[in-house]
Amino acid sequence: MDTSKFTTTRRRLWPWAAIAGVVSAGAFLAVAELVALLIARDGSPILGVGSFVIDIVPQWAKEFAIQTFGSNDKLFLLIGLGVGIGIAAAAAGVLEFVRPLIGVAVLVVAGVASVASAVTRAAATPFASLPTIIGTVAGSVLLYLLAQRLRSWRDSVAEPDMQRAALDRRGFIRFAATAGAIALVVGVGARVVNVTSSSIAGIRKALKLPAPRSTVTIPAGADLRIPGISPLFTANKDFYRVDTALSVPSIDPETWRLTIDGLVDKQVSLSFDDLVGMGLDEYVITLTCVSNEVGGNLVGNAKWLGVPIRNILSLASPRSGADMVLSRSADGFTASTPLSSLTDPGLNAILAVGMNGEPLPLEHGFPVRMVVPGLYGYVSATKWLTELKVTTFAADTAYWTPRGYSATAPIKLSSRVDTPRINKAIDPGSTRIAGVAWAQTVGIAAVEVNIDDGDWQQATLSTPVNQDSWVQWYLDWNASSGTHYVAVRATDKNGKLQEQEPSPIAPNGSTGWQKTLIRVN
Ligand SMILES: Nc1nc2c(c(=O)[nH]1)N[C@H]1C(S)=C(S)[C@@H](COP(=O)(O)O)O[C@H]1N2
Ligand SMILES: [Mo]
Repeated sequence: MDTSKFTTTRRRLWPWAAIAGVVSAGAFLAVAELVALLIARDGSPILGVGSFVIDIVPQWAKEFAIQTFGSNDKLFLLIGLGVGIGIAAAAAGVLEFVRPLIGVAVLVVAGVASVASAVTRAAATPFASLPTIIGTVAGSVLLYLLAQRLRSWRDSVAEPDMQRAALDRRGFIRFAATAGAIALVVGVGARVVNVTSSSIAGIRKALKLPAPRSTVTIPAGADLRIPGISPLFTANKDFYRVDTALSVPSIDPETWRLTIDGLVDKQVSLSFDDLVGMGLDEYVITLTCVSNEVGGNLVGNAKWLGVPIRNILSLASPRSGADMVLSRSADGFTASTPLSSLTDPGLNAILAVGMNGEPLPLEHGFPVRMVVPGLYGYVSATKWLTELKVTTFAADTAYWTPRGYSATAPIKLSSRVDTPRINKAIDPGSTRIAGVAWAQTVGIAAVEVNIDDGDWQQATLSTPVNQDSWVQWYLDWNASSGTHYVAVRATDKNGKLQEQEPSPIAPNGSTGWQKTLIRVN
């Protein structure tokens, strides 16, 4: 046999080998998704590996993802993962073509790795590894068969037996195309059915929360309705979302329980009805993420319906010596909140079940989450809550603490320009510069605006709803053509001026005054 010709043929078939690898990986994932749909809904290998990646990636990568993609960070993680899997699968295909069983070995190793990441998840069910195991078998068999056909095609070209080569070629392509098409339909179909048939969305829709015993009176002038400003209440669909949950936990309020344990005289377990039966009141609280850069949008205001956490903790009687509550979610996330913040009668730390007139949306923690005024979300706002462990900062560590963030983190007072936007030039003449400012638990006393390094001018504030809610502000200005610099800063009711010195979001929140541009035609 002419070996140089053999080598050329082999190389020419590499792209086909790569396709065989990708098709096999697709079959692996598709079969796994199908099995997940049938017997272990939490067993999707893609979501399992994705969640594992979320937990192990370094802090800078996570920050980059949140800053760059915001609430779409998970979509981009999945796309990145897909591209990575595609490249690895193509390589496995070429390996398998050149050396039988080596490519299969790569697939098996990937399968074992994703089984490992699935079974070590905090919330894994006993069968969570089955979809990946069965998927690995399916993908490996397919890769073995495809590579075998490809080698047969290669041999008939090298012989050369052109008639057989044409047949082998057609046979391989037909096999690969059919397998690929089936994998695509089955995989996407199973995932879509898995997501859309989650009965929790229906249960939530049908859930009727009792009317609140008390509501918050919204004073006239609290919502200035200036075009382009953040509305007083952020609509649920526009509310920022930040969490480590790649797939939103599905929790049925019928079976949900909250355990209060740790350093308590009496361990307590509450059902959803027990909680709601304690009586619901309305609270207006502005939530803020520690990852919010000055001028950023990881902040939102809502009307929450809930029960004070101090009433729930008192059922269990925390022991002296405890100084922290470690709250835990169904997916294993934890937050450390000072016990004193949760027992303070003057602070409305709540377990929320309602948000802006609806049960909590699934992504915002259905059926029960924490909301604590004045503390960043990562140390207080646990969604999909399942446990409150009374403990100490010395004994327990929350999710973000070993990842570069402080164990305690009060929200830093801040202010933001909403309008005019930097990317939209305005017409000259009378203009309203407007935005929001927040200093939860204290309240905003003043907002000042500076244009083109002139004097600081007092903005007009909206009527505050309470000290836990943001306020709106505006300043009327006669815009002249050209580009202008605008800066904003707030002062809270303790007389504290917003910190001028910029600092990054880690370890406990950004500082600095927002400076932005206004372009006037
Ligand atoms: N279970 C769970 N709860 C969580 C988180 C999380 O990752 N998992 N993230 C926290 C963070 S960092 C913030 S800022 C808030 C955001 O709440 P939202 O998504 O409803 O706006 O939720 C908090 N609660
Ligand atoms: Mo956050």
